[in-house]
Amino acid sequence: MEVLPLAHALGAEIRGVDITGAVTDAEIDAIREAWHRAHVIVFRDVEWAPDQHIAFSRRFRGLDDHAATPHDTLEGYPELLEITNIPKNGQPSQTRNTGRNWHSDYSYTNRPAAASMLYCVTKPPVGGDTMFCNMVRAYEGLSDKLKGIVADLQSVYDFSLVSGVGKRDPEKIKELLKINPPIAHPCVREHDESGVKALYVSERTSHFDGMTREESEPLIKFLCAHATRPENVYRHQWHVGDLVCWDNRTTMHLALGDFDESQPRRMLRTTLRGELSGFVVPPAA
Ligand SMILES: O=C(O)CCC(=O)C(=O)O
Repeated sequence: MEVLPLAHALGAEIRGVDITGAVTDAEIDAIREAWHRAHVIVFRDVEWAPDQHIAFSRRFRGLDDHAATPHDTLEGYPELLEITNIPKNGQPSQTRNTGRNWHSDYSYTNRPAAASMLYCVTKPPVGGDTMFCNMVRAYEGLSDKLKGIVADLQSVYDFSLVSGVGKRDPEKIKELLKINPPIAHPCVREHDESGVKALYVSERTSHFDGMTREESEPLIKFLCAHATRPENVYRHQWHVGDLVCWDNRTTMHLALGDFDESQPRRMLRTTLRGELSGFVVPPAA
């Protein structure tokens, strides 16, 4: 197995292992180790069916059944989210604007996603890129004073800040807001497998628990800008057959709308289930 860095801050391509075949436990361990080091790993030229995608993902961890976003799964496969701009039943796709702000998956639930594995089925001729930033480096790059301040904060995640909410079916959004009330998670989290500390704040953080939105906003903005500086980012330009796997405990990502929306883009994602976390809070003043 070869591990080739894709950027200085994060990202590595893995070659020399056929993930569509019988992957050994030793190979899974080696992939996991490379994943912990690079935070985002990429496999190229993968040709597989949904069942294989699910089975490979399960080798790392239990999978989320996406009950927090039940309308977005591939029919017959609750373990697969379908993210596409291809219209469904004559209606615009509800997932066509997914991921258009910096975020970590399922942060608005009580089981923030541990990791995600996104497979490219169809892509536009140019664009439709996804950017990733390293939240371990973001944390480590703070002054000791600010590290101490953020260590005491709880980031509140609000489903209404998920990108594209305003462009989705209002009835479904009402239901999703009920399923996913605002929830607070520690602003600095320790990774449950590797033990590293990472910042946990994003453009979906409405405020810090116990502070108003007005008080919280400058710090949220600073932390997001600090985390997403170009030198802390890897930008993935997709090819059909890419499987990109990211660790949501140590990264944020952003799906760019940098493509011709009349061209089809279709991706399938498994979500590796995270630990139980957080507490539900009332919306901020
Ligand atoms: O479509 C993409 O590139 C990423 C979508 C996304 O943000 C997500 O799956 O959370």
